[in-house]
Amino acid sequence: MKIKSAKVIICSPGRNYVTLKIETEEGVYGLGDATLNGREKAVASYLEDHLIPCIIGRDPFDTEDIWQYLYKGAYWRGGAVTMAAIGAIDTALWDIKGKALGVPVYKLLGGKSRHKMMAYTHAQGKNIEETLQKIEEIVNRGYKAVRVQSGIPGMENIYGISKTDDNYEPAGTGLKPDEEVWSTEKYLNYVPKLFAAVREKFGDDLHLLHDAHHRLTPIEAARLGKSLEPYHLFWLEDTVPAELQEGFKTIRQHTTIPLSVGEIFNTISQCTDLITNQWIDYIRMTITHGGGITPMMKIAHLAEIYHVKTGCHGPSDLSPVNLAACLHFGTAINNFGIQEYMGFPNEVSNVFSTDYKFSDGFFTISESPGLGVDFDEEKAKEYPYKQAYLPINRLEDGTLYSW
Ligand code: CS2
Ligand code: MG
Repeated sequence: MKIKSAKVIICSPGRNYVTLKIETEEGVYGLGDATLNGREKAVASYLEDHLIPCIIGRDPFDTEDIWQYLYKGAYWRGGAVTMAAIGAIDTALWDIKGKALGVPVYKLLGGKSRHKMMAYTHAQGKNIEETLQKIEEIVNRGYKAVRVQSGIPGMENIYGISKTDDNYEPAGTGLKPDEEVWSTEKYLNYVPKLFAAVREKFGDDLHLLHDAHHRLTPIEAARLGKSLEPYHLFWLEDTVPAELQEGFKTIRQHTTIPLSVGEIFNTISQCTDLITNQWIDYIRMTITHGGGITPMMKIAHLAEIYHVKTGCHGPSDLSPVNLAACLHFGTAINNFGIQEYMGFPNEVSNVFSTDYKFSDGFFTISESPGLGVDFDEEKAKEYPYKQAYLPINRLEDGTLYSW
C-alpha cells in the first residue's frame, strides 16, 4: 500500500476539533485526532507544513519506522504540538491497517483482553448540594465511577465548574485567556467535606475520582491524600505539576491514596521514573497526545511490569476518533484501568460517526474494520473554527499559578 495524500480539517461542532484524514492509492483512508485544546492551529500547521510531505509514498503498514522517522527524524523531539501531530498520523495509519485487513484495530494489538471497559464521567456543581444532585443523575444513568468536583466557597470561577448549566468547557472563546483566581488553602480545607457528603449519600461502592489539576505542592498533595483516605477514592489526579516526577515520592511517603497523572504528558520519558518507582497507580496519557497507538502500547507494557494501570484522558476536548483509539487500546492491553468519558457536544454526532457501544457505565468495542469511526467533511464545513484559549490561573495576590 502507499500513502497518496493527507488533509487536516479543523471544525467546531460545539467546540474545536482537528481531524487528520490520510488517503492511500488503494482507496483506503484512515482518521486521526490532532486536537490540542487552545493550540489547534499549531498542530494543523505542524502536520501540513512539516509532517504530511514526509509520509507521502510511504507504506501505511510501516507504523514503527514512520513513527521513529517523525519523532527522531525531526531532531526537535517531543512536546504537546509535535506529539499530537505524530499521534494523529499514527492513529490514522492503524485505522488504515485495520480497514485494509478487514479487522478491528484491537485485533492487531493483542486481541480481546476484556469484553467491556469501565468508564467514568464528570459530576460538578457550584456547591456540594448541586454536586450531589449531579452525581445522582450520573448514577441513575448507570455509571459505576464518577469524578467529583465542586465550587469552593470564597472562589468565584475555578477549574472544572461550569459557569452555565451546560457541560463544563474549559476553553473560552475570547481573544485572550480568561483569568481565574485560586486559593489552595480554601481548596484543601473544603474538599474533605465534599467527599464526606458524597460517601454519606452514596455509600462505599461508587468509585469516586478527583482532579487536583496540577495545583499542589508535594506536601500539600500528601495532606490532601491523607485527608481523603477515609473516603477511599479510586484515584486522586494531577496533584502536582509533574515536571518534578520526584515530587510523587513525597506524596507516596505520606498517603495510600491511589495517584494518577499524565494527561499532559506526550513522551514515555515523562513517566518512566513515575512508573518504575511505583510512585503512581494510573497513567493518564491518551492516544493522541501520547504520540499514537505505537508508543502508547510501549508505555502500557512498561507500566504493566510495575502494576500501573491505564486511565486514558478522554475529555470532550479530544474527538471521538481519539476515544475510539483509546477503546481499541484498552480492549487489547492487560493493564487497562478505566476510561474517561465526558461525552461530547450534541453537534459532534453530525460530523463524527462511531460504532463503539456505551451502556450502564461500560464501553464495548466495535467489530468494524479499523477504528470504527467516520468523519463527514461536508458537514464539518458547517462548523468553522473558533479561536479559543484555555484559562490562566492566579493566586489571590496575583501570582501566576498552574491552571
Ligand atoms: C481534565 C481535562 O478531564 C480531565 O481530567 O484535566 O478536562 C482538562 O482540563 C482539559 O482536557 C483541558 O483542555
Ligand atoms: Mg485531569
